[in-house]
Amino acid sequence: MTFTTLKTKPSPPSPEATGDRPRGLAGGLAELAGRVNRRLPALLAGPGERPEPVHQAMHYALTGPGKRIRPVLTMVVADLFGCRSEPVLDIACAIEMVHACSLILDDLPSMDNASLRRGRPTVHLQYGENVALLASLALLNRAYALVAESAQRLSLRRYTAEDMVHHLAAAIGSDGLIGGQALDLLAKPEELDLEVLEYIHSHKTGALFMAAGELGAMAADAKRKDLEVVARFAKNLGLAFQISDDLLDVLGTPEETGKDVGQDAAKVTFVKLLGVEGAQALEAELLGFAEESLAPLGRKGEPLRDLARFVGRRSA
Ligand code: GRG
Repeated sequence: MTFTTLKTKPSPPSPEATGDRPRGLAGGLAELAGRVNRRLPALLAGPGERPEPVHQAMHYALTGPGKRIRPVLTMVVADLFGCRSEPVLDIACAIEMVHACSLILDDLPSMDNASLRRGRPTVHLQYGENVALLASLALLNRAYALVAESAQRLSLRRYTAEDMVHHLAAAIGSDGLIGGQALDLLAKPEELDLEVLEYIHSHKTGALFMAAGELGAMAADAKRKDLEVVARFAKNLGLAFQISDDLLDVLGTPEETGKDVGQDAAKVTFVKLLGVEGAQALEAELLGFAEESLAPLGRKGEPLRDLARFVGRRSA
C-alpha cells in the first residue's frame, strides 16, 4: 500500500455517511455480533471457579460491550465461502479473546495507562495489575486452544489445525501485534513519519483484522487465491479502522467511544501528521482499496462492503 494519494484533496463524504456515529454494527452484522456475545461466556471457566479473580477478570474483559467487528469479520468471510458451522463461531470467539487480551495489555500503566474502556474502569483498575496480566495471558492461551480444537472439528481438506494456530500466532508475535505495539511505545517522535506509522498500525491493529479474515476463509476451506483477496481486504479495513479510532480520539466523546479521549494528544498519530481532513481522506482511500479488492467475489462480497461502510461512518 502506498500513501501517494495523500497529496490529493480529501474525498467528499460517502453517500452512506449520515452524520450520526453508530456505536455498533447493524442488520445482519449485528445479528452475528449477537451470536458472538451469547457464545463468549460459555467458552470460559465460570467466574466462580478457582482462581476466581482471574476468571472474573477474564469475563469482565471479554464480555464487556465491545463492537465485535473482528469476530464478525471471521464469520462473514466463512459464510461467504459456504461455512456457518459452530466451530466457526468458536474460532471467531477466539479472535475476540485475542483482542480482549490485547486491550488489557494496551491499557496497563506501563503501556497507555488508560482508565476507561468500553465505558467501564480498565481491567487493571478493577482487579489489580497482577490479575489483569494473568487474565490477559489466560485469554490468549484459551484462544489458541480454541482455534486448535475448533479447526480439528472442521476436518478441512486444504488446511490443518496446525496451519490455523500457526497463522494466528504469527499475527500476534513480534512481526504482528507485539511488533506494532513495541514500535508504538518505543519509537521517538522524530522517527515517526507516515511509513513508520503505517508499520505500527498495520501490525498493531491490521494484523488481527487480517488473521480474523484469513481464519474465516481457512475455516471454510477457501482456495489460497480467495485467502489473498480476504487478506487484502482485511489489511486495508484494519488500517482504516485504526485511522477512524485516531479520529474519534480527537472528534469523539467518552460517552460515544466508551474510552478516554484525547489520550493520543502526546502521540504522533495519523491525525497529527495529516490533520483531520487528511486523515479522513486517507481512511476513505483505504476503504476504497478494501472495496476494490472484493471485485473477484462479485455480489457475494456485499456483507464485507457493509463492514467497510460501517468503518467509514464511525468517524464521519
Ligand atoms: C499478546 C495479543 C497480544 C498483544 C500484545 C498490547 C499489544 C501487544 C497490542 C495492542 C493492540 C491494540 C490494543 C491495538 C488497538 C486497536 C484498536 C483500534 C482497538 C479498539 O478496538 P475496538 O474499537 O474496541 O474494536 P471494542 O471495545 O469495540 O472491542
